[in-house]
Amino acid sequence: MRSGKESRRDFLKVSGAAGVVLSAVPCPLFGMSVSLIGKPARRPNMIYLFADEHRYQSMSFTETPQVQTPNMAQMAQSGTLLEYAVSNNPVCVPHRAMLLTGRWCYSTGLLENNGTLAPWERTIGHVFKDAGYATGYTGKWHLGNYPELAGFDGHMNWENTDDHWNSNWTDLHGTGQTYDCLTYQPIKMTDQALDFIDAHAAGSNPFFLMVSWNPPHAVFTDAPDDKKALYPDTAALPWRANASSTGTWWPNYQGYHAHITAIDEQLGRVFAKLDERGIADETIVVYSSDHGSMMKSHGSTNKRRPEEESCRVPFLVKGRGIPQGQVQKELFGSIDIFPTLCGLAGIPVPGSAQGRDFSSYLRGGQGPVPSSQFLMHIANKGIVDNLDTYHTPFFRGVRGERFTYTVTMNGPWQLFDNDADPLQMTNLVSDPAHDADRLAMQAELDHWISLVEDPYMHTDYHAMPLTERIYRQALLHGNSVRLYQFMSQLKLSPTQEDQLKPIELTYYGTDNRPLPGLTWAAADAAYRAGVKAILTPEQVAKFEALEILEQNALG
Ligand SMILES: [Ca+2]
Repeated sequence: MRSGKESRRDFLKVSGAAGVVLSAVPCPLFGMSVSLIGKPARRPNMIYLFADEHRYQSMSFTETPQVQTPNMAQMAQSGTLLEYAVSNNPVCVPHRAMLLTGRWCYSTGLLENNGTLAPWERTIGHVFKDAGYATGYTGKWHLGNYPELAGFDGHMNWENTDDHWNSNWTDLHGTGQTYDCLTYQPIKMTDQALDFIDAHAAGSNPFFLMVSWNPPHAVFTDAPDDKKALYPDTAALPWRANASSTGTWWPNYQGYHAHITAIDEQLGRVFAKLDERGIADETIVVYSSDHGSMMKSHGSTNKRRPEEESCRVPFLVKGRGIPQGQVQKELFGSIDIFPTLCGLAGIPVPGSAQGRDFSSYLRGGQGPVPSSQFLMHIANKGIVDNLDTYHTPFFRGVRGERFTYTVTMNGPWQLFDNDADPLQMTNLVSDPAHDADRLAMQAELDHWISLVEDPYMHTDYHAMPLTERIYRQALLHGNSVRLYQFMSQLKLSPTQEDQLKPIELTYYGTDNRPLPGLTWAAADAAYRAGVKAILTPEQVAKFEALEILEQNALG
């Protein structure tokens, strides 16, 4: 499948079109195009559209030719596809926090589907706004309590988005009012996106717009009837070859793909608007998703897993300066999106960003060559005892160029040869013939765990008393997380949670400000040296009072 670096960047065969057409002259300085008289051109408009749970495999031009995604196919033909885009922590909140902040979820504290993006986080909205962009966001937020502080001038904040026919949105910076949406929600979200484009198409500044659609996330079966009619049965839409235990799941599988076609239709409306306003050549459009969906592959109906259906997502880029029909095969992750969007806009990448800028590839040049991408999942209860809250294990892993390798707290879990076995049907983890491959991938994983400062994989972490673990977690994450957010990830009774929630641990640093640059290693060294002054005496006392939890939190 992948036979060397020279072949990593291919070009789709596009009938009736030249293989490569650059619509702007690339410039080595931040990729800005340059006008003929030498003045820097205005930065491109940027539209980042993303679905929820749309896997890479379910597009017409990838691995499901039966699903109708003509606008996504057109994006691939007239733009660039990052073929190996990986959701590093394939579930909503962790991915969205990485997307918005460019930092690993250990750093933001948003490890699971709960918690709040801290109000002082500097988001991609702030970065674009400070670079002179008009900024807008519409759709699902799912990052807690402070969307109005996330750097978007216009923000239509949607709630209850899983019911695609009965949800609501709040115009945070306009009327401040909340409105019901009783029609198919992606249409209304897209209406808002088109309104934003209309309002800013002729503006004096470029615009940055994020559109967060909920489908094809569940509810699957409430997809529009006309889209479901496209897939009446398994003859029209076969199960994926590694699907099993499909049972009564068909209506969900049908609805999932019907939602994808419906989202594709909305994508087409965005392109039509750019054409209508005459700004398609001044704009870069990205389509992606927060994670994929198993849809009964390997019998699972979840995401939160390391297999390809869960972790690989669409990543299509089209517009100013983007080569046509290019397929870029380097491994790209959630953590890389933030710096890459900055790079595409010609905005210097903030030093806080922990991923890599792939924008050079998206202008037809060379770029980073990662040997793997990090994968992880921390279930709500998994932090304590590896319980299987979501029927998905608490794991770490790597998606390498050839192998996918994962470990749980019980040891090595999976080794798949994705070249020989793209459907991941044969687990080689105990095969002596692949011992060297397993060890090489373990080394790769060790590198990532060190790089991202994963405290839960730290030596003897799980042998520590609970209070010490909590203390260490707070040392590491206190810059953005309240104590009870950690508590919500432990296995606590409702009574215990009630006891904990009033405790305002606040944040370390007594002024409620983050302490940038405090790494796990530094926190660990400080702890071992007996330094507790990072916390206030009151905070330390509150930790010590938590001893009451020790006896039963592991029960
Ligand atoms: Ca999601």
